Amino acid sequence: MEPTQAIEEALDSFGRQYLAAFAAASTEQALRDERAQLLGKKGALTEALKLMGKVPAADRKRIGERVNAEKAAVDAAFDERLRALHAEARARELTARPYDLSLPGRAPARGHRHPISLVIDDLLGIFRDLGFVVVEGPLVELEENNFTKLAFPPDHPATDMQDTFWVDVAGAPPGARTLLRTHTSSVQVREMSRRTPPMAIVSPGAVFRRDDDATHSPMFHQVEGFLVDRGVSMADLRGVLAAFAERLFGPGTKTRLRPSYFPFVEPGAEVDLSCALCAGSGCRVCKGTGWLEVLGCGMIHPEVFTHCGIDPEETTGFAFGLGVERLAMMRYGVPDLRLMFENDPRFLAQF
Ligand code: FA5
Repeated sequence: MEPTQAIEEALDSFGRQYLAAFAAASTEQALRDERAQLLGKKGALTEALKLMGKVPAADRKRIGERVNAEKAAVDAAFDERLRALHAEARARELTARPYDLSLPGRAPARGHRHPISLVIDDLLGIFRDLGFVVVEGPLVELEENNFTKLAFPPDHPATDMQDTFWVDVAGAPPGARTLLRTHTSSVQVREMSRRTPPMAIVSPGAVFRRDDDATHSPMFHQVEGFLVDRGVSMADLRGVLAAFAERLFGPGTKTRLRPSYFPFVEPGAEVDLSCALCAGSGCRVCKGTGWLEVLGCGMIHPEVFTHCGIDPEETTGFAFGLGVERLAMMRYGVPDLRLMFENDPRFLAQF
């Protein structure tokens, strides 16, 4: 058969069936499949076009125009049906119920405790096991509980405007100065003033100082501990701290006391723990020393007992105060303390 004739017959038989097929397509995919039957690689119109090269020059223009017209007609019908399908889908969306009861429920994202709270929970658990009870004190304190009764001299640098947030509190006793507590040692004064020995107490909570750098935050957390009874000695303090260190960082963790000064203890010491990360061989976290300074401690000063109405001739006791952030940084390998308080979910999600 002549190529011209073959194409014309193909176009004649082509007819308008595709209009019915397009109309019957009820989804966009079905519609596209129907169009591919005509215009796709193996489509009927494409097959006819392949013969174009063989059509004699005299017929080529006429046949070409007819093929183009057919293509345009198919495209127009396709576009029209596609628009109609989109409009139908939109209309269905708009008239549908706004929710689908058959969809599975969406579980709310669950939060978790802050890394500082996790460490505080662990610390309190250890001291509870050792027989201490947990007591909390207020964040806004009287000067006498935070400094005076702890035997800070009036001109002590810690009481300076540079170090301490002094605040005015409505309802404070006349003449009393108030501040954001600078340490949890104020709880010693509160509890020793209202209880009679023996007592073994731990007290966690936020404290505030005018500090701000990678290892010092204006708000941080301490856990205070104190044990008051007859005959309490420095050996008891050492024993409690050693038991605490081994429970927190595992058996074999060593403790080291270095003489230090705090006005409310005598003698006083700083306590280092052997670095949990390098087991004492020296690393970045312990700055190569193998030791990490974690707390201050000592035997409660007789003057403090007297201020709290306890007879220092009969009673002795020890106290310690540790910085929670430092332990948390060591445990989780956090390089900058400030990350703990920026509340970036990408940081918090890692705990
Ligand atoms: C005290 O606060 C004493 N009250 C501790 C004490 C209690 C001694 C009972 C004796 C008897 P110091 O200022 O060193 O001591 O703070 C204790 C710990 O808090 C430090 O070892 C450190 O880990 C932490 N710390 C101090 N300042 C900051 C700060 N700005 N940011 C984060 N942690 C801090």
